[in-house]
Amino acid sequence: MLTEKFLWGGASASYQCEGAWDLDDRVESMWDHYLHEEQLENGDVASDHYHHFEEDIKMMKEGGQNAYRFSLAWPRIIKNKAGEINEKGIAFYHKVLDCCHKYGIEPFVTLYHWDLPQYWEETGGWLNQEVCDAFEHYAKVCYDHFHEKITHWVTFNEPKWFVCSGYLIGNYPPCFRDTQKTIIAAYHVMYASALGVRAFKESGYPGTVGIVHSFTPVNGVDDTIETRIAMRYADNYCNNWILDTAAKGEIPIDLLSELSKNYDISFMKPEQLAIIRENTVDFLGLNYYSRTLVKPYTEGETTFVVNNSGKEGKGSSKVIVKHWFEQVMHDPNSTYTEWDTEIYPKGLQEGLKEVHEKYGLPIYITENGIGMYEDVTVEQVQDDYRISFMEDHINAMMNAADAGVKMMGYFAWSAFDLYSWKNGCEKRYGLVAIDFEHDLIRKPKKSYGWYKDMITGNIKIQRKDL
Ligand code: BGP
Repeated sequence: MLTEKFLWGGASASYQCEGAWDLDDRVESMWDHYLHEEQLENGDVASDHYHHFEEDIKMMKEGGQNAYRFSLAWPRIIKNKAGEINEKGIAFYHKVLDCCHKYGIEPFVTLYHWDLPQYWEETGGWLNQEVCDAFEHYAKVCYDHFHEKITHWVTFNEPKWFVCSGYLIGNYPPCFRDTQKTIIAAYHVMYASALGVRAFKESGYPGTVGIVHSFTPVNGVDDTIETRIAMRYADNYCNNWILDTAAKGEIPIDLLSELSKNYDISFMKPEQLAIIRENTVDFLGLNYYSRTLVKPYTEGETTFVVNNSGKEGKGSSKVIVKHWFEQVMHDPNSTYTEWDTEIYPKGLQEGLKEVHEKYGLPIYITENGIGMYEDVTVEQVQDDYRISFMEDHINAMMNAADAGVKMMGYFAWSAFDLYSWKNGCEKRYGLVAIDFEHDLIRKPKKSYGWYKDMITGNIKIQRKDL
């Protein structure tokens, strides 16, 4: 059973939707800098939520939703390394929050969804420990200014995804391919998250604070010892360093032991580890798109090939972590999107139960959705595939809730079409279509109406065992 106060909403992220990248004294973020330098498709305008937020939030209300997950942009709020506040940025988010409350929409707010101010990136970004203190300052500024309007706080969105993409795989800024740097950045982010949690607890403001993780539960190809060892390595790589650290205050010791054989971990100081241990989160947000299916490592160098190009790249993804595991990308019994994402709702059901057993914390699904190419010039996008995707995943979540998992909310990714990082605007996830070519016109897709009917009880989820 879902709780009575269950949150049903949609999600977005500042860089992916706001646009207005240099308006009202917002400073450059690392993504602005990188995408401009590389002349890649960027979020300069994106969904122009900066000017359309009222229309977007009103549509959520009219779509039966009661919550909106979005992020605050650090470069809009803090002007420089000295930590000076940009009052215009504060004023903008007050308007957004007032609008949420006007329409009865609960704001569910992430402090960091990847848009680090470029002035900090220039000092080394997440490789520089000072950035952790700067994050703490930024978090305090947000708590102090917005505590009367926000009670659901999230420190970081998806440490695994942005740290591994930025420092190990190299397809996100700052584009390193360096394991030592990955370990340093990962540690600093988890430490910064604990500082953010501590600042919130010390403030005494009402509400709860959590972290959002890109959750890929790990399955093995069989039940042999070799596969189970590979699964443990994969789970440490994909999930445990975020979830164990944030929820239990412990970085998995077998992971540290393994890393210490080849890398320096002496920068992890006892007083910082104590802060991590003492400042665990109140809840977990899980973003679920797919599982990770693994087999034991056989041969070859560590390899990461990410399909950011949709059609042309289908089937090109590859993950091998030397001596640890290999990811199986093609299960003949499964279906995959154009971007090689396996559609696997059972992973959500089983994964939720595992997370519940391990941590016992309340859980929100903070993102779930399917990215597709869509023609949005039609009167209404007939996205039956999205409806069936959501129905299957909501069913999976309800099965987990029936099995005792404390489910608190579900957010569709995304509330409306957005800029999808390296995939550009063509990869669409929204419940509401945005025609980026024609005045950013908004039109609800078929899934928007379905979601409303599901929330209001006009449509019942077809329950099935997975
Ligand atoms: C998550 C991020 C989002 C979003 C989503 C879809 O990793 O939190 O910001 O973009 O995934 O991923 P993508 O846009 O790369 O398809």
